[in-house]
Parts: sequence; structure tokens; C-alpha cells
Amino acid sequence: MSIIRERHEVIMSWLNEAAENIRRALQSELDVSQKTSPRDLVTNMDKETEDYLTGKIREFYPNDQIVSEEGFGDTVKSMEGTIWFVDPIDGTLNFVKQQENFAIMLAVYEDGIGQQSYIYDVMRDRLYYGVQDDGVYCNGERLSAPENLAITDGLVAVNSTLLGKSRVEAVDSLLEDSLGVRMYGSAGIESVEVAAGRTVAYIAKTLNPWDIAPGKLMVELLGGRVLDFSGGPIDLLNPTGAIFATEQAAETIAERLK
Ligand code: 2AM
Ligand code: CA
Ligand code: CA
Ligand code: CA
Repeated sequence: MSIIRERHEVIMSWLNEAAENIRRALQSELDVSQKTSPRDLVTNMDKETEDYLTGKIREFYPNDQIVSEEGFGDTVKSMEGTIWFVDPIDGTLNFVKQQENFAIMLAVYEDGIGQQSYIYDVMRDRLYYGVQDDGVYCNGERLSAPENLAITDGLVAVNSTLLGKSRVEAVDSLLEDSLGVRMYGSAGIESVEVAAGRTVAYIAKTLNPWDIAPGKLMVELLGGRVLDFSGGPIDLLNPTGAIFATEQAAETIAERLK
């Protein structure tokens, strides 16, 4: 069995166990605390899930490195070797306020190249995964590459830091050109929407490596582009802004944001 296939089997079992624990935890009260502001929350389940996933990675793959959100990972300075990106709950604010629209995310990169990634929309029970040299699947069913639509022919998602007080004004014209704007509040779910062709772009500021790594592989496997705001490749360990889009929309967006 190939290393990717072997890892796939164990990762799927970890994700199912983690999702089960999260669903169970939603039946009682969550322990919620603030990180930097009332909009930046962490719960006992973010920590428990990251502890569980990183514990499994260290047990099964002790030589690999981990980049993760809640402090159980390593300090990783280079993309050399095998690196796991872990976001135990992506969309914590949704998790706390809506009890849905959040995802467990994981990605494995080898020497900078995405090998496999997972975005599990827990409450919809949709488990997306992407495998290098293979494709992207939702609950085991292969997704086909979406049409390469222009921004004028589709919906565009953004994260809220692009609007309001700290807004990036160049984004306004892009949103006006699009058919409509969406804001889901989970970078993972928003990047899957692009990969699957339900939106033509997701534009976001202030994302972290674990927010970008899983969706980047899926979008690219299905013919889309993932760029930084200057139109160049993303520096996955030190990201600034990120554009996930069809090829056509990515060109338009990068041009306007320059
Ligand atoms: P999180 O829930 O794992 O923190 C919200 O727009 C999306 O952006 C979520 O996927 C959230 O991930 C991510 N995000 C990254 N940095 C953020 C920040 N500083 N504040 C709020 N959301 C952030
Ligand atoms: Ca967070
Ligand atoms: Ca996240
Ligand atoms: Ca998170």
C-alpha cells in the first residue's frame, strides 16, 4: 500500500472519532474563552480535538512536523520534510454561535507539495478530501473540475476583515462585478465551495497556514488557483492574504488588488 493510501486510512478513522466527540460535546455546555478579542474564541473542544489529532500524528508519524492553531504543534521554519497542518475546529465562532458551519481540517505536505488534505463539515456530515495525482472527493464521491468562470458569472465569498473598518477598498469593485457576495465564516468551507464550483472565488485577509493548506490542495487539484494578494504563490508558513479562485477570476482579482 502506498504511504498516501496508508495515511488516508488512519486519518479517516481519526477524523470520524474526532467528529463523533465534537457532536457529543454539543449536547452539553461548551467551555468558551476569549483569545485576543470577543471575536477570537477558543473552546475546550478546539483544544481537545487538536490534542487528540496531534497525539495520533506523533504516535504514528514521530518524525513529521506539525503546524497547528492551538499550541500542540511545533515551530516550523521551512517546508522541507513532511509537515502536517491541523485546524481542529475551523469556524469556532460558528461552532459556538450556530453549532454548525464549522470544519475539522488537516493537510499533509511533503517538501512543500500538498499530498492529501481533509475538510470535514461535521454537522452536514460532508467529508471532503483531496489526494495528489488523484482528485477531490466528497464522502467518497469524486468531484469534477468546475467550469473556469469569470467573476461576473459567479458568487464571491470574502472574510469579514475585508469589509467594515479595516476593509480593502479594491475588493468593493470585485464584489460589485460578481453575481453576489457570500460570507460563511469558515475558511475551510469557503475554500471547498470554490473547489466544488459553487463560488468562483474566496478572498480573505489574515489567514493562517492551517486555514489555507487544506483548501489550497483541493482547489488546485480541480484546476483553480490559490494566490497571495500580489498574484504570486502563497508563502504557506507566512501567509498574508489569500485568493482561492477559478483561473479566470484569480487573474482579475490579483490584477485589481495589486
Ligand atoms: P478559526 O475559526 O479557526 O479561527 C473566519 O472568517 C475564518 O477565518 C475562520 O476560518 C477562522 O478560523 C479564520 N481566521 C483566521 N484568522 C482569524 C482571525 N484573526 N479572526 C477571526 N477569524 C480568523
Ligand atoms: Ca481561532
Ligand atoms: Ca481556521
Ligand atoms: Ca480553528
